[in-house]
Amino acid sequence: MSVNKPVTTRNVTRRSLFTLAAAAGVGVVGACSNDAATTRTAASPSSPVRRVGPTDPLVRRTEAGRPGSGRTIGAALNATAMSTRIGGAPVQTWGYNRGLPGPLLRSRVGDTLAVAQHNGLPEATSMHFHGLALRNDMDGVPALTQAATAPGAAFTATFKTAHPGTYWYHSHMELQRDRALYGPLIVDDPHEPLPYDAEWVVLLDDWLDGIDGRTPAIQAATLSKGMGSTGSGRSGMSGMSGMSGGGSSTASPFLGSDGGDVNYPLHLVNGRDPLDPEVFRAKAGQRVRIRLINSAGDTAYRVGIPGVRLTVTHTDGFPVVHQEVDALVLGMGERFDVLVTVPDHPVPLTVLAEGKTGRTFAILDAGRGRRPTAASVPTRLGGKVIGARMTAADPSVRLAPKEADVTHTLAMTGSMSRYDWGINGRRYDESDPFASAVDIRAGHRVRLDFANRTMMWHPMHLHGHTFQVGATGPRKDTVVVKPMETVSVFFDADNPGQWLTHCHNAYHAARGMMAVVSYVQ
Ligand SMILES: [Cu+2]
Repeated sequence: MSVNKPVTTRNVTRRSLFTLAAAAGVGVVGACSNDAATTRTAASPSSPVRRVGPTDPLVRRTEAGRPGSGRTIGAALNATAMSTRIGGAPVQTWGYNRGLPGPLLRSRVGDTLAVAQHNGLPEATSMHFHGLALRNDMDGVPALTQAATAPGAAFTATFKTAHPGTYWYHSHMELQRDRALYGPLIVDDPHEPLPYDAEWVVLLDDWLDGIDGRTPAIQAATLSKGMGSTGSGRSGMSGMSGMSGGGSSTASPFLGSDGGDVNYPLHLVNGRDPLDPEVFRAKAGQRVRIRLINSAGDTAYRVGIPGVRLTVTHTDGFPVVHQEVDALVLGMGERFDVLVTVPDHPVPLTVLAEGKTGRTFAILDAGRGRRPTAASVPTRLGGKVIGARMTAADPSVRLAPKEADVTHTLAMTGSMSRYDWGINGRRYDESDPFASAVDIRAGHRVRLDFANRTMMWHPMHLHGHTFQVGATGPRKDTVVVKPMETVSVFFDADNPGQWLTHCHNAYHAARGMMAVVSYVQ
């Protein structure tokens, strides 16, 4: 069932339409039906606007206009409860295909991905493909772009992959994301310009699920009481020789005075903890492309390899002017691609929780010499350290100079004491998603001012687009905004639909630091 006519009766809520659709046993995409809802907006109080919904013909036309290879790549993601081994002990969690992380999804530019999800979880779930400019009805945002997938139900997301790069996928039920419901997604460039011999995909994650009775839901409940009441969001955990957290946040030049809200007992590289680190084998002298993905819930990471320079080539999938650095910092949702030359002895890919005290590592091993151990991994990474905002877009992907047609301010609001994270003073409510929407029109150059009015940093993510940070900064889909700072980003509105923008801290997003960037006609 698809209701194509504009819904003009305001008391017909999205939720009631879902209920009707569910009762009729219809497909989940069809259930998203008031996408053409006629509403009044603050910007135009007198004239109703028509929202370009996820099933709008404009969305289908945009998808049809994307270059296609004619090739379709199928994949299956079965979301289930599963057991894995973390910190030397079995841990119960939820994941895809019983893996941590989920399987690598991979296509070439122009290919269609057909990702079949089966929901074997006891609650509804969704799949979001982070960073991709994909068709709106496959974006996986419950109650906005499609209905959530109910327990026992299935949904296949089918979409073209338009841009090469390092992306990832995850449940858009934010607390599920802080379990194992995430994995890497790479779109290859058939004309790859970078020379390299090997590739290492590295997902970084902070982990608490199933350890000492913790779950993301319990953590969220503790946080929602407000830090002032309990302070227990950062309670220490027994850990491994300084690898765990156990202390409070510390200041970071990249994040401000407060690294995060949650003290995680462990940090993982590709699902492996410091007792059992991943070993990536390569030959001395080879060039390795490392694709770093921060899939954490509440932790930024500083990453480096002592004695090895990193050549930064991409952030969030898009190329940047190359730079040699010693380490880099990436917030939740951000990615970096770097090239390294393999040294002739094993070295630790060192991962430090930025603004926190935890750390972890993996090993780049050319085969000769002693491997690093948890005890020998450095606790500091210095030298030249950058965040993505200290890069510049490669000229090939820089936005053409143009005045913005429209500017919207998205103020991040809320506090640790009330844990009332929102945008423009409002916590997102998926039963009324357009209450705080900002309206844009296809063809416009849009400027968004992410204005942080809080004392926490927030990695702000926009779905369906890769914006440019400032006039010459990198193309990105997730940008770190420090306390009380405003970051302006620009994009061309070329992907019609209803797109979420939100903080990529799982606990901030779950509490409501989200809003809709809404294409209207
Ligand atoms: Cu946040």
